[in-house]
Amino acid sequence: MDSFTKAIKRYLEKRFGNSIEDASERQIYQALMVITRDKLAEKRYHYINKLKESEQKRVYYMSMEFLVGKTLRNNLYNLGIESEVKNFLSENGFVLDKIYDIEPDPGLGNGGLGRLASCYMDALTSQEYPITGFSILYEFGIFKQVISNGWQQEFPDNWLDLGKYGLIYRSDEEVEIKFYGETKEQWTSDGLRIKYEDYTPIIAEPYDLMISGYETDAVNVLRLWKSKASGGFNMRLFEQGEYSKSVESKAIAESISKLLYPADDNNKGKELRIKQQYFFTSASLQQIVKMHYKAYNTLDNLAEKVVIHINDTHPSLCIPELMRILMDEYEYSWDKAWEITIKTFAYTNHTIMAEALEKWSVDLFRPILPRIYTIISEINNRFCKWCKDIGASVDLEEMSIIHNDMIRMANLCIVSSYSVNGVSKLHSDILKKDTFKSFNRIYPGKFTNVTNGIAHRRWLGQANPELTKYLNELLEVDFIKDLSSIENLLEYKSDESVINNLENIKKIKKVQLAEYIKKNTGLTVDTNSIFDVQIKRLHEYKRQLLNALHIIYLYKEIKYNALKPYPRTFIFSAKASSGYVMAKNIIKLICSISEIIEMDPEVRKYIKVVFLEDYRVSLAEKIIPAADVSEQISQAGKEASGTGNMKLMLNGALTLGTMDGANVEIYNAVGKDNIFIFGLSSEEVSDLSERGYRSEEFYQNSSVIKETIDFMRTLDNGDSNFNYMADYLVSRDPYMCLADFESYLEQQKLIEKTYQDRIKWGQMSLVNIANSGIFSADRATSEYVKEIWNIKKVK
Ligand code: 26Y
Repeated sequence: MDSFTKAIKRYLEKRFGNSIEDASERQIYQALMVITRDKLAEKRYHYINKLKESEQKRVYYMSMEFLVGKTLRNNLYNLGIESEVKNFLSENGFVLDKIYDIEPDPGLGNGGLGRLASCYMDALTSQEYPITGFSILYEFGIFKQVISNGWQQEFPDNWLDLGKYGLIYRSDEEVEIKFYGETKEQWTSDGLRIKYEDYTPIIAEPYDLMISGYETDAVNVLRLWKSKASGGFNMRLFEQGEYSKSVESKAIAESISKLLYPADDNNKGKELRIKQQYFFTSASLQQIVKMHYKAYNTLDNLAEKVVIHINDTHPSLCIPELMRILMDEYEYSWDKAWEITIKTFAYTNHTIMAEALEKWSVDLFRPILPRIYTIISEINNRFCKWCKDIGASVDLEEMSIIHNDMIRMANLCIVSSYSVNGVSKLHSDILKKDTFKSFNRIYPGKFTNVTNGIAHRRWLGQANPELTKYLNELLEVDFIKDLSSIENLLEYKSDESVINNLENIKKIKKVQLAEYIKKNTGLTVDTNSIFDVQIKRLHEYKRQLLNALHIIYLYKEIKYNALKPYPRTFIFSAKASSGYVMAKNIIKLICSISEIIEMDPEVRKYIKVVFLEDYRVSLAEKIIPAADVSEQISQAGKEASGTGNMKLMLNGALTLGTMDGANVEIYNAVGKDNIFIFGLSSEEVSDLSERGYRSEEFYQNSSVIKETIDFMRTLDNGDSNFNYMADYLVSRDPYMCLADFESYLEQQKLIEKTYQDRIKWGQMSLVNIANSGIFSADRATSEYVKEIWNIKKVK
């Protein structure tokens, strides 16, 4: 620790010519970021040497998204020096929390899948497993959301400005990626070789982010590739006086890593996205293969020493890229290369929503990646032939990788990986029984389940230090090291003083959140009210609209039927992808409700609606510990797992949910008396949609639905969209909000009643915290380690 504080002082002197007394907060921030990074890099050096010596198998985790969240607090926490640094700074007149605020959230992801990747990096590192993450160094992460007159506006997130201090540039490991051009077969003295002609080279520059583990010597790396033109600008054009053209190619090259696609809903076949995918998969694969060859002088044992994990289909070009490298650069035959490839890849599916499944049109794809296209096409030919040969009554319409001139990336991943998993029991069952049923028939045993998990050290240890400290004193077990031991809390279920203490901590977190709300929205919220929280991406299937409809119902009852409900604060936070019009309309609706209620003194005594803008990891860390109710109300069968549901449960919120995704497992963990479940099951949803769902029938046949929607229309003032949304619900309602409305209402009423029995609510909350052990990312990653990857800790 002494050396750490010395290093900070030295950095300030050398870099800024400042003593700590004269330093600014910005300078302190920079010093802390750099010194922490370098300390981790030094630990990394020892760890990697041990790893190399042991010749162990390693995992490479490929993902277009890593939603890292702020790094400084996480690293100090993991290094076990947070309180010393805090004291040292405060002795010198600085507040560590204010320094933390300076760091931007590295928002290199959209939502669930990206955050999961980061939770897994953290958990695996804490458990000393060797894993390297690969992704893109987006210059602009997920956009900054500003709400203006109720509508979402997007602004660029220039995170590198202050975020760059955590990165280490590895100029020695640049790689060249080839786009466009042509490949020719050429006979040489060594036999038939593939020759690349007229291609466009792009350089991938590596930047490493150190990933720390909790109280461990392990340090893993997230490698982020940045694109750069090969040779800066075009000399030939420059000499011809075509100055602007000569820099154009540089700009085009650099556009590849310019921004994160801010969509997680709709797979629009965009050329830039194919380029991003090939850019980072090719760079990563080239590096992996090179390192492996250097260590073993052969690639024959690649699959024994390497697992490449594909986070959804977005990195699926890894597969043909490995085939290409093996055949074109290391002269393997097709059969030998294929044998290695199919033992190397494992694939996780995160969505069954048809519109989010990736497909590329052959016309778009082939010119950009001619050689890769040929390889995919050959994989498909051989797969289709194999299907015919085994004589299985297989449906190639459904299973062929290329169909109707579209390349179906999920099919490529299934055919080429040794393992395919879903992310909750229900989701994995749907994959097997429905989405990929034919594949499951011809590949028995290939499909498995690993229910998601969360990095509890961040989501409890760091986000809720008050609760962590209390549980530490009470339980006398190190549940931060091993979350399963948190179940000891169950012993205190009947201890009223424990229930009271938990309630007091919840109150502290609610007060903190209320301050944030006041500062950011101007709204004053009652911290004795129920904090009812729905925070996640904005999607129709997640049904923020169902939540909104319930609020409209309450408004009507308060106003016209003298209802005096127990006070509630409804808290929303969500980004909509920029092209998703209906999602933006739902945000507008929620903001309009918020405004109308705020103007009505009769109603705002009882209910308030808060929409917090710019949902991101650091905001989630503020909201989650303060939540009483966790809204997990997706249409059953649509949410692959959810992970916010787990974070909220761990912090003592009670779930109000459908039997969907990991809600089912939460239900099984806490029992039916400690959760509020409503709505159609996934089978019932399928049946109803087969019979033909007509929302208008629900509107006509239910007086509450009718009255609520009719009331909704009266709120329209021309500047709002109440009428538009009412029409939408009555005429379309694709995710069956109306079908589930009455059952939702019933559970909402039960919540209100239960909340007023403070002991009962406190006990339910305790049972939720105590049973959250299985949702640790340590458990989830251990399953990957044992069931899929077969790797060992580095000792
Ligand atoms: C193809 C493109 C538009 C696209 C980009 C991102 C499609 C999907 C995505 C992201 C999907 C995603 O985040 N899925 C979520 O993964 C979580 C982690 O497994 C799940 O908990 C969550 O239910 C699922 O929606």
